[in-house]
Amino acid sequence: MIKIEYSSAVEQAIKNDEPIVALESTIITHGMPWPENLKTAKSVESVVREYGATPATIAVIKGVINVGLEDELLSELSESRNVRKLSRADLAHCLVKKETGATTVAATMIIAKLAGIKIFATGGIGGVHKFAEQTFDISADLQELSSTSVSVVCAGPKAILDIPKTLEVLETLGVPVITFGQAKLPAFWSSDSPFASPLSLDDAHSIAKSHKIRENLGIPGGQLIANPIPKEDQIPFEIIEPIVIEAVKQANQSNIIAKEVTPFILSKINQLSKGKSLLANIALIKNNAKLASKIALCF
Ligand code: PSU
Ligand code: MN
Repeated sequence: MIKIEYSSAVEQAIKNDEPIVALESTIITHGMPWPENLKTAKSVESVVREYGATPATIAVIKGVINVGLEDELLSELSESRNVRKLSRADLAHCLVKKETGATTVAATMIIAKLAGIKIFATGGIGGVHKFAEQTFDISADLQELSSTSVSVVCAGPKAILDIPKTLEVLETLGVPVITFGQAKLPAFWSSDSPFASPLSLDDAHSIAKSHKIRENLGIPGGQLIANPIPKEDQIPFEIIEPIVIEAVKQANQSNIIAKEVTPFILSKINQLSKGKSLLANIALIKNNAKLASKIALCF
């Protein structure tokens, strides 16, 4: 058996069969600068509590899977440098080496599933990168969504990705992409995009129900829920798109590859947008934590 260390709050929630929302940790270590990362991680957890669920931030600490991080561990992780970014391929290796690692969407799904948690809130998922026809850069998050039955609330594919190609791959893999409350797919910093959402649902109850029906049908894999950033916090698609193109160009010129691509581009976009992208990122994660909690209450 794999050892899992639970926070006292998560342990209690499991015992009492209360709603739990999983949260990832790569967003803390690789997705945001310090100290905004810690502040955001804490306020996302508060949002989950406010809406009646228990937050379970997931990470590997010195070779042990942690589901729910006590405050001290969360602070330590936020300040650590050289923490590994763990996807499906890296998880067992990190446990063997007794290292500390932050879990991506893929690894967080695997651990959430192990812990019996059905719903997970994040900011952005990995997807098919621009120029993937040359680089083959397709995130393992997509494959995970097709095999691990956890519903993931995100703010839609980021404009750093090739959005149509990401949708095509998700369709091939049989992953339902369900936009919450509108017909157009949101694109992370932007509440709207030029792309139609494959599916949409208007309430948390239906999203939980559809998750359960898929389980009963014996369909493996999760649902990707795209939750539009609130209009007052968004950066319109036409404004963020040129900034993204510049950031992607700089990543190519600097020969950034593999795991480094997403963190590099995110921090470049933050610089180029003079911090505006980070503010939007914080707002959208909180908004996703709210929807995920509402869904968790329907299970
Ligand atoms: N998108 C963000 N912030 C993030 C990530 C994506 O806006 O922090 C992280 C997530 O953990 C996601 C991972 O699972 O990046 C995807 O990385 P890659 O593209 O290397 O698979
Ligand atoms: Mn990649």
